[in-house]
Amino acid sequence: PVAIRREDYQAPAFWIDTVDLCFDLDPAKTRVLNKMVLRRNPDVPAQALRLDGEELNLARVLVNGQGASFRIEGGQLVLENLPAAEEGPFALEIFTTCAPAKNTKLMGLYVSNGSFFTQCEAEGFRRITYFLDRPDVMASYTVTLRADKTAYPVLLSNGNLVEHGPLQGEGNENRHYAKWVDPHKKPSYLFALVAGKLVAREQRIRSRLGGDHLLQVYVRPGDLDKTEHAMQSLMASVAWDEARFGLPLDLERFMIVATSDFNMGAMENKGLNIFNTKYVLANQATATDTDFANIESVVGHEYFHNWTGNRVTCRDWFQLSLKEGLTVFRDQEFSQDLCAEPSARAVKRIEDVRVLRTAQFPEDAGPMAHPVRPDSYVEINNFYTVTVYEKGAEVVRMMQTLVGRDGFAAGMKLYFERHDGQAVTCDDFAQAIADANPGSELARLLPQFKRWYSQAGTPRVHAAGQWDAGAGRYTLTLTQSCAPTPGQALKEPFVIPVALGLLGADGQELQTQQPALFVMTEAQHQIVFEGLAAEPVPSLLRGFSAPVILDIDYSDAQLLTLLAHDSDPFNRWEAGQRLALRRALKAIGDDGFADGQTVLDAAFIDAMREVLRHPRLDAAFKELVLTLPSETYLAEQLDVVDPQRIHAVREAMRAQLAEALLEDWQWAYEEHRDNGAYQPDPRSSGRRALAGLALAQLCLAARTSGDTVWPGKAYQRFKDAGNMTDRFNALSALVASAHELAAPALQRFHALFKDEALVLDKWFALQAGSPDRNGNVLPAVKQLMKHADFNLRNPNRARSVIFSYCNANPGGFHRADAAGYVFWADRVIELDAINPQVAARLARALDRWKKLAEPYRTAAREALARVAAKADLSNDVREVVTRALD
Ligand code: DPP
Ligand code: ZN
Repeated sequence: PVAIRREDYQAPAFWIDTVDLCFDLDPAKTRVLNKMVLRRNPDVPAQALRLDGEELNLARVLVNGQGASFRIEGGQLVLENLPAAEEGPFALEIFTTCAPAKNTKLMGLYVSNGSFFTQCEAEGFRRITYFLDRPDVMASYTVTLRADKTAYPVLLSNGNLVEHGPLQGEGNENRHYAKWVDPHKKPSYLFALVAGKLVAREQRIRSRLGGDHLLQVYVRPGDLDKTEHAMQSLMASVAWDEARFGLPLDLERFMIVATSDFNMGAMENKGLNIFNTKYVLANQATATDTDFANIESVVGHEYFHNWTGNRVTCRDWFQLSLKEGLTVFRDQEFSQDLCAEPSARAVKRIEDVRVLRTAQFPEDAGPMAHPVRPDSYVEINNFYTVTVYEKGAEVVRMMQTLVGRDGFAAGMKLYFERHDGQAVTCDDFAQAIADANPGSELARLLPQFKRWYSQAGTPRVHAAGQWDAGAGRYTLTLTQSCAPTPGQALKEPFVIPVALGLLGADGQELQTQQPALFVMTEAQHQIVFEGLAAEPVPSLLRGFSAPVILDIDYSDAQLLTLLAHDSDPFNRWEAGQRLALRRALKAIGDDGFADGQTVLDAAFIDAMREVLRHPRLDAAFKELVLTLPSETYLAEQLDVVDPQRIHAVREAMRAQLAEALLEDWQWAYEEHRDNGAYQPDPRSSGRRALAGLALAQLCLAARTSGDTVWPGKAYQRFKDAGNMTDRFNALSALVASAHELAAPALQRFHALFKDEALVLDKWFALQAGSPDRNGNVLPAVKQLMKHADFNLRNPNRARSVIFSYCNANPGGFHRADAAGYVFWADRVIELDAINPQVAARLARALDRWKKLAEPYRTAAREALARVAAKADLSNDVREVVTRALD
C-alpha cells in the first residue's frame, strides 16, 4: 500500500456540476444509474478522467449518449479522449450494480435489519458508483429511489422530497419511488440514502429568522418512545447555533435516522444525518445519564457540522480537523452552555480533559502519533482519531482563548463570509480567526501558533517557582519541550496560553500585577511577581488552557491547599488527581509491592473525606475528585509499564479508600440516592453518579469485611431502581466487587432486557470490562463470544465484548501467559475479513507495547508480528500494525 501525502495535493482535472442518481434497491443486486454533467478544470493540464470505484460491477458507460471507450486501472475507471475544454460541459452516464446485503464493511450502501443505509465518509461513495470521490468536488444531486413498497415504505435522501408515488408498468407491481433534490452543492462524502420500514417523531419549528422547518427522527417501529431526548437535543442545537454564532438551519427538512449497524457514532450527511442507535435511542428505563449526555453532544455535533463541515468543507482529508476539531469544540461549548450552573460547566470541562489525557496523550506518544493536520496516510479511516478530533478541538479553544469569545465569534463570521460553499484548509480557518482580530496575540503569532497543526506530540511545560523572602519576590520559570514523534525529531516552540493565578498559603486568591493569561512563545520564560508577603502557591494552566503536560514539583501541602481552595475548579480537581498519582506511582515503583499493601496515608484520606463531605461542592464534582486516575493514565506516567502492578496498586487504593471512608460512603449514598422523578440534567445525574460510586465502594469494602448488608442493598437497588442509571450502577457495584449476588443479578438483567440491543451491549461490556481477579476475565470473554446474543458482525456488539476487554481492561488483558494478546491477534484477523475499519481500531490496543515490561513486551511484539504476517490484511490494519512494529 502506498502512502498519500498532503504536499502532493492537486486540484481535480474535472468538475462535476450535477449528479442524477437512480437506484433500483435490491439487497442482492442494486442497480445504480449515475448521470453526471462534467467539465474540465481549466486550471489543470488536460488529462484523462479517473473515477474512483470499489467492488462495483460495471455494465455501461456513455459519453454524451454514445458508447465510449474506457479501461479499469487500479480500480479506477479511466476515460481518455473526452470532449475538449472549449466544447464545454459533457454528459457522462454510468450504470453499475452492487450487492448491499454482502456489504459487511458498512461503507457504501448496506443492509441493516432489512433496511438500506449508506455511509460515504471518507471514501464510501465509490462503493456506490464511479465518481471523483474527493471532498473538493462539489455537485448538485438529484436522487430517485425505487423499491418494493411493502419492504421499504420509507425512501429518504438528502434535501427535499419533490415527487413520490407508485411505479407503473410491468415488473413494478407493488413498487414505488421517491425523488429528492438537494438544493445545496455537496461533496460525495455527504451523500446519503435510507430505505426501509421506519417511523418518525416529527417536530415543526420556526427559526428566529422566521423560516419553518420540519425536524424528523426516524427509528424502527417500537423505538419511538426512545426518541424524545434526541429531538429535544436537536431543537436545542438549532437554537444554540443561531444564538451563539448566528448560524441558522438552511434546510426545510432535517432528518436523523438511527441504525444499529454503524461503524462510527454518527454521520452528518446533508439534511439526512445517519446515527448509530447508541446516540439516538434513550428513555430512563434503558439509557444511563451518560447515554443521555452523549446523545445531546452527538446530536449537537452532527447538527453543527451543517455549517462547519457541510457549508464549508475540507479541501482534502488531511484537513479533516478543519471540520472535526472545530465541530468537537462547538459541541463541547454547546453542552457547557446548556448547563444552568457554572459548576456543571466545570464538570463537563474536566470530563473532556480526562478523555483527552487518557486517549489522546497516549496516541501522541505512540507509533500512530500524527499532527492535527497529518502529512501522510495510507488509509484515511485510520485518521479519524482523538488527535484530529479532541486535540483539534483544543487548538480551536486556544484560538478562542487568545482572541476572546466575541473575537472568536467575529472570526467565525469572517470564515463563512470568505468560504461559504468552498472546500478549504486549516490555514484558511486560522487566517480568518486571526484577520477578524487584527490586534490580537493570535494575529501577531499566527505562523507560530499554527505549529499546533503541523507538529505532533504533547508539549511538556516544566514550571519551577523561586521564592525570595527578603524581596517578597516570586519568580516562576516556565520551560517548554516536546519529545520526538515518528518522522519529527525536532520541535519548534509552541504558542502556549497559560491561564494562571497565585494562592496564599491560606488558600486566598492573591491580587498580582500579572495578567491572568500568560502566552508562552519561547523555550523558556520567567514571570516575576513582586510585593508578596509569603511564598504563594501557583495555580497554573487553569481550566486546562492548553493541551500540554504540566510538570511541577508541588509539595503535598501545596496540593492540599489547591484542592481545598483553588477558585479554578479544574485545578482543584487536578490537585486531587496529583495527590493520588503521587501515591500510586510510589507504590508502583516498589518492587516488593504486595496485594493488600497500604498505599494511602491519613492526610490523603482526610482530604478526600473533606471533599466528599463538603457542604457546598457539587455531587458531580465530588464524584470526579473521588475517582482515582485510570490505569491507562497511570501507565502513561511511566517509562516501563507493568500493567499487573498498576492494576494491583490501583485496586489496593480503591479498597483502602472504600474501607477508610466507610461511614462517609454510607452517608454519601443515603444522602444522594434520589427516588423522585427521573431527570437527566447535570445536577441530578451528578447525584446519581456520586451515589453510584458510594455504592460501588461500599460493596468493595464489604468484600473484605464479609459484610452482607451493602451487597444486599445493592441487589435491592438493582431490582427496584426506577431508571437505568441507578439500576446499572447497582449491578456494576456487585460485578466489580465480585459478590456472589452478581451472577443472579446479571441473569435477571439479561432476562429483563433481552430485546433491547443497546442494553445488552452494556451487559456484555460490563462483564468484559470488570476488574480482573486471577485471570478470570479472559475465559469469561470467550464464553460471552459464544453467547446466542453475540454477533461479531454488529460493531456495537463486537465493541461491547472485544474492545471492552482489549482496550478498556488493562488488568485483564495484559496477562503474563500472553493469552490476552493471542486472543487480540485472533480477533483482529477475524474482524479484518468482515470489517477492516472496526478491526483497525482494535489493532490499536497494542500501540504502547514498547513501554511494556517483560514478559509482556516480547509477547505483544509476537502478537503484532503474527497479525502483520497475514498476507491479505486490509490497508487499515496493515498500516496500524506496520507503524506499531516500526
Ligand atoms: N461521523 C463522523 C463525525 O461526525 C465523521 N464525520 O465526526
Ligand atoms: Zn464530526
